[in-house]
Amino acid sequence: EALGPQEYTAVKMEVVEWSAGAKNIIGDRVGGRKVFLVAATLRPETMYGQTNCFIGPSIKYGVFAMSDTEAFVCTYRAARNMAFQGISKTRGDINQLLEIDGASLVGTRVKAPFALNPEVYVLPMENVLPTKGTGVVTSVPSDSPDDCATLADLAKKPAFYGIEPAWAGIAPVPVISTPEYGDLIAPELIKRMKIQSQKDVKQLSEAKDIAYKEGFYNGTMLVGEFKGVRVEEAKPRVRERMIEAGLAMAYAE
Ligand code: A2H
Repeated sequence: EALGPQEYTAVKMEVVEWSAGAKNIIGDRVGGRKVFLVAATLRPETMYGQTNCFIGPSIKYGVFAMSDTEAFVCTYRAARNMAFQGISKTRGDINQLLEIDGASLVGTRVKAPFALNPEVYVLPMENVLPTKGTGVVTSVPSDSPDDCATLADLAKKPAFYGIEPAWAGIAPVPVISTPEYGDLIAPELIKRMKIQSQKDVKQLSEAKDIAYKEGFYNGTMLVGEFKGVRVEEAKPRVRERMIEAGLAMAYAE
């Protein structure tokens, strides 16, 4: 864990269609605002490979008015941090429109900025911490072993997790190539390390470290504006592009 503040990229995933459960709770309580699930990531350069979005099913989320035209879905904790980082319209102002549990968000369809899959589904992940980031995680199974293992669990037992099989049936998208692990480092590590599920937290943590270091120091972009560029160099540039496009914000904690 980093000791200083962690610099995330907060990615705005606009709601295209609410799940039936969320629709019931939300009704007309957002006052015509565009609503975004806001995911915190440390790997903005991987956003081309998003296949879905994760929430913690037992986490409480808020829908926060950020302006007259936009509302964000995230934890109260994150909304409070944003209010002091120039993200909400008035400094320190937290305007919670309603509260919603993570389970009700499952099945909502959102836009995935910069991704080759333009829209993705919100799915449940047990390991999402309410105390980190926004409580919303964008899923990139090509480069994140956690995302890859969770998605495989969901695809194996969709009924158990209360999802439609198709929502978890999206293939990993090659985004970064490394000499040692090829074009899909997370699935490759899962295979080599014989990781069975998202419950193998110790091995997943090790896989996560390898994927992070290999990608950063030895990876080359396979897609997007910085195709052919080394990840180390592409990472801040993709982040800047997303921020310029109004699809992301700097977020620290
Ligand atoms: B990362 P750190 Cl491709 N609970 O984004 C659990 N995990 C969370 C979270 C929460 N509340 N909020 C964010 N995260 C995830 C992309 C990614 C990430 C890739 C590879 C590795 C990776 C796509 N998911 O993270 O503990 C988010 O997933 C490995 C470090 O603050 C975020 O970046 O270091 C990362 O964990 C932040 O973890």
